[in-house]
Amino acid sequence: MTQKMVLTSAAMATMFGGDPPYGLCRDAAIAIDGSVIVWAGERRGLPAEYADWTVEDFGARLITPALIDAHTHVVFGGNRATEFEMRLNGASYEEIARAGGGILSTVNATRSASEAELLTDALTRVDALIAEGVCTIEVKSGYGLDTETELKMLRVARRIGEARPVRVKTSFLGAHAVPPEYAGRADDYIQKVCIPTLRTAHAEGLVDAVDGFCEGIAFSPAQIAQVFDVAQELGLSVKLHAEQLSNLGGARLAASYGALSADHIEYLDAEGVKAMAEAGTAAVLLPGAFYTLRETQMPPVDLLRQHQVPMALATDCNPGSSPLTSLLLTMNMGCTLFRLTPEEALTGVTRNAAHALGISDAGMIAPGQRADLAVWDVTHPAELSYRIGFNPLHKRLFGGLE
Ligand code: DI6
Ligand code: FE
Repeated sequence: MTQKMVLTSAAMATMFGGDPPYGLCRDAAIAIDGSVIVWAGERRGLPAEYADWTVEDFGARLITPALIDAHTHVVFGGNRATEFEMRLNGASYEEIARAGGGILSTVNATRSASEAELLTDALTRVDALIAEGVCTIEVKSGYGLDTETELKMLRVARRIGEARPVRVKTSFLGAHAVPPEYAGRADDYIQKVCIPTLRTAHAEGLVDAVDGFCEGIAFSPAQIAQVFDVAQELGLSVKLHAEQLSNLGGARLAASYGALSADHIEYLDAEGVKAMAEAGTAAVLLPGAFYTLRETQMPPVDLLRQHQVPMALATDCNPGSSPLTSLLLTMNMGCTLFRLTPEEALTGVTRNAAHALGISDAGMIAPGQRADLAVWDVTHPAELSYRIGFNPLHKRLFGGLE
């Protein structure tokens, strides 16, 4: 029997449009039939047909859509605490990467870890996200860089969604770094490993989207284009780590493939913003990486606003540039470091995060949406961005279930 219930509370942020801010509704009710929201609005407007459904009253609390982390690398072996230490002793992120550390040290650890070990480690991070009201996460490969390990990572990503009440969207990130065995032969790596692995992973149903790292220490736009051509042929959406450390025109390239998102984008220029706006490509801002790398170049937030590019915020949870497992802290960082408003921050981890993942059934509170909800011990949504290192989650519903 599917459960039919009505949730009531003093406040609900539907995130449905900007008027009123947050789609805020006082004295609210949400009718849920099984896993789906069938009605939401002011309690006094609740239609008679829902009047005899079981009511759960959350009193003075705030209900929002459950949070969505649209950019993570939660599956990886080991950690890079010693590189953190090296950076504090003067080495730069790029120097460490060029010396075979950085992403490549995580590649070694990921290759030698078993699937069970990778899953156990990843779940510690996923549990931290879930504890803050997250119901959907994107998970990338990209620390295997050989067929076997890339497939292993993607299988682990899928298993996260079986082991925990969370929805997982996978991204194939074979074009993340050039593995040591192909040093100096990036084109060969793309043709002989990355693209064939993408085809195999797709055939096994492991890929929801295709990502790449377009950067001086990774792949050129021309190399990324070769991977995106195959993604397109396979009918897969693309997204890109673009303009993180320099401007190679990655966001423009991604937009020309109708990308779901361009991510990082600190060095994005006006032309890139326009291309994203025209293509409907979302901007995924990653303040955790900006903070960890002590970046000083700000993403062009004003231009993104002017061109109405949807801005999402995500943890970029990874062992190198963003060992961050808190989406609430990410919201605070988005406000403090990037000057987003608290409304933009909450939109960035709900409605716009869904947009960045190509998901239309989550990220808002409205009829037809999944009943993925977060109930908070706060009275105003700005409190979610305002506090630092505090988790006011009272309850999370995943498809209507606790
Ligand atoms: N950009 C990032 O911030 C992560 N990957 C990427 O392409 C960093 C990955 C790492 O340092 O392990
Ligand atoms: Fe990333």
